Amino acid sequence: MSRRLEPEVVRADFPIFSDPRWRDLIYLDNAATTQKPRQVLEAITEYYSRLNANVHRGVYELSVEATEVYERSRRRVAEFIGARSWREVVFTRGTTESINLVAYAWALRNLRKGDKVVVTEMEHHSNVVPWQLVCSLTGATLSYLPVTDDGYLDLSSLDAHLKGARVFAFTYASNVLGTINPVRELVKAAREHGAVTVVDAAQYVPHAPVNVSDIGCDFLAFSGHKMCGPMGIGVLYGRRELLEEMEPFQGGGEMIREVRFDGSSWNEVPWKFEAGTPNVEGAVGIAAAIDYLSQFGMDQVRSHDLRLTEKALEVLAEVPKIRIVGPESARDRCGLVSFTLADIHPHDLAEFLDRRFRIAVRAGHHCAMPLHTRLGLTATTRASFYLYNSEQEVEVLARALREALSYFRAA
Ligand code: C6P
Repeated sequence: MSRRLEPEVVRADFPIFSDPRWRDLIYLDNAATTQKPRQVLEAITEYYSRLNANVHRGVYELSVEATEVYERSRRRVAEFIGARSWREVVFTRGTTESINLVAYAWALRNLRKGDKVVVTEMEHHSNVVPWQLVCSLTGATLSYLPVTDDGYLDLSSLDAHLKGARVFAFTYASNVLGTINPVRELVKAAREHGAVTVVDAAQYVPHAPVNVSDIGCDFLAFSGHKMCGPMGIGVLYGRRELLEEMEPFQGGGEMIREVRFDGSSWNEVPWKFEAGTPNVEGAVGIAAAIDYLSQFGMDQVRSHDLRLTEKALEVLAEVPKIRIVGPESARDRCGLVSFTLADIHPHDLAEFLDRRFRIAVRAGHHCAMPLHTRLGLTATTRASFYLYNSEQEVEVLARALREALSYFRAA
């Protein structure tokens, strides 16, 4: 039996909301990072208090146990995302490093002048800049699958874009539009064209069930800190055959089998990609976060997000002079809504919401400048939800936006 997701009860799991300074905080910046439940904080403290040692290095009992905990966390992640094997799970610092790992360890070595890499206009900079860098080093070209005015990928030009493509890198869900992309369809199309697929799932894995084996992608990236886990830990899922044939990303301890004066050979996957002392605390934390979310089940987490997004689209649409970007249907969105309000600068609006209403939202380009250019905007304000947010909080946001109109004399 899953635990029922009641936001008021869930909120009590998160110590930050009991802190006298933040007790009344309406935290709507979950797409940037989520708060951490007691269960995750305790797992990390427990690790440091009772099991801390370097991993994969010691033969003494404490180090062996620390190694077991680290590798158990990897198995937990593999199971959570439906990987066929724990060997397909590489621990990284986050989504950004996961995508860079693919760009440098796979693409840089495999792309030639004239090859083509395809991304989309709705990507976060983490899924644009590594490809720009690799294209400039290899002479490959970068093309952008367009976004429609209503915030979807324009699939009418998908085949034309994928023709001759070696890599197709796209987001599962946009951190600005909220759009959930038809990932299976995109992977299938890329396969037919022989392109390697890289899925940026930073905004999707924390919010809904994901099964990488069903999706059939080659790589998939996400971060622990957007799903109740700590910062500095992320995951790169990679299809085993690809990981096996790839060269390492970084060199150093642990990723080697043997180092000689005249060269080195590599450890097995996934350790080949984990140079140096790993973030064991982070691995413990992400596994604890998965345990925490799994009490509710990811279907329930998704339903809760959906309810809040429906509510937000409904009440925000009634605010005068608001322009909401992204799909009209909440079903096509992950739990976030970005908008502009009259001619109020999003930074001024976010400050007003914080000072007057204790509402934390993000304002700016959200590390998606090309998308904002496409939308004809320089910045938006974004409210993003998670399991401790309630419908009442969304109502307060709508009321606050109306007050902002009169405060800024923009009504
Ligand atoms: N987006 C946001 O406020 P890192 O920083 O490596 O954990 O995640 C990068 C990243 C990659 N892809 C998408 C779709 C993302 O949303 C993010 C992080 C945050 O929107 C911080 S800029």
